[in-house]
Amino acid sequence: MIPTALTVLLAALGVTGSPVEPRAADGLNTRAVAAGKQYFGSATDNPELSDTAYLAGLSNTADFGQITPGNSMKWDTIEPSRGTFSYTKGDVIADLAAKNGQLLRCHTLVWYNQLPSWVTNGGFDNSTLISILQNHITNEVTHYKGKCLHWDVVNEALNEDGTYRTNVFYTTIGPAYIPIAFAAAAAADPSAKLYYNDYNIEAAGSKSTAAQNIVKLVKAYGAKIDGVGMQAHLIVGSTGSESVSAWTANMNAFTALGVDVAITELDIRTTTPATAAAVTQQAKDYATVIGGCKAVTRCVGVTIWDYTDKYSWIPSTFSGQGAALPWDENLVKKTEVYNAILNAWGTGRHSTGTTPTATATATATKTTTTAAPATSSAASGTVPKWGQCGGNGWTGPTQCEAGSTCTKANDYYSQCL
Ligand code: 9MR
Repeated sequence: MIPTALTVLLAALGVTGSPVEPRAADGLNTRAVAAGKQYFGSATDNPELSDTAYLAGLSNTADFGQITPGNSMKWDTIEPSRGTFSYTKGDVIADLAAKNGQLLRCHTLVWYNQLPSWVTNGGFDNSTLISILQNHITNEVTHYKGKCLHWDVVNEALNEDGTYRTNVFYTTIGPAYIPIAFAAAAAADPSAKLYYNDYNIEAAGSKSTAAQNIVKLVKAYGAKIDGVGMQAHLIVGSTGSESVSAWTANMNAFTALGVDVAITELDIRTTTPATAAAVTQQAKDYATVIGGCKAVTRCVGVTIWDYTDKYSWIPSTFSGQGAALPWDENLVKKTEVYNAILNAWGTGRHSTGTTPTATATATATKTTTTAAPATSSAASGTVPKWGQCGGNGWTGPTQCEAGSTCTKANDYYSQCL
């Protein structure tokens, strides 16, 4: 390549690569953080990690600032027989997050599914099952103490009509199993944020109202609940709430109860193979969800339920459906969907503090901006609330803006909280 005046200038500044390439630090996560969120993240699972191309994409912190184990912290993996705890698989995901400097959402402690039969069919009485529940939670939360930004303490406790789902905990203990679980988790790791997590609570309706009642129930028992996870397993063209305002109104009904919200398992499926029209609609749907989270201050972040169709759970559950994620089955980024997410977050401010102005300008020519840059405190060397402020290898600013403190999450990541 013949050097141009600009490439010579960039080389002199220590910047290599094409000036029209988006800078390495620009991605789904950096845009989310710039919009004031804690992360944009992805679920993952142990078998996928041997796929080196997949692993490289997952480990790109510009796109993913948080990872969630899709299976390896569930009861059947952790305590497959009574009193025998196996953390090997969960540790792999926790160690990967630490190595990459990513946050970790821990999923999930109490769920009717992926629950070993020794629990489901054990015929335990009330007090025995309570002690089994507490022991499981205490052991697992203690094992991961200090590593989990969030814990999904109770998952999918509701039917579609808002009644409690019949499961062994409900039939043996009653609804009190929910606050009992939250109390045990809080005692084992007081600093983890504790979430109730469910699907089809993204739109107002009986199930959303029932989830709000779970927040009230936990609080009424005097236990701690910090947030509600809206899974958001959605369908192209019918996202449940068709507008950003519908999303925000429903989220605000939760935050009014004094809890955070998070989108925890986002994917938007369609009939496969996806048509061009479906992909265009899907891009709009992703933008709607991101726009809803962006607009609600206490929506702390968005997690997609893995980032590539190659490892999506959908085709095996919904025959003929899939193509739900921003990367396809060959790990190729779907530009229309990816850019819709980027632009829905807006450009905001970037807190990495390491990118020369020249590449930032190049980025702006590559993507459409939809939001005015926020007044940047990063420019003056301070990090906005929720931004990264330290960790091994961190070369950006370490001073947090007024009202927030640089808090160590792990050796690789400190955050202004
Ligand atoms: O992604 C998970 C998939 O690999 C498992 O086979 C499945 C089994 O139940 O669970 C999937 O994750 C679920 C999550 O834990 C809770 N919400 C629904 C998700 C999709 O089923």
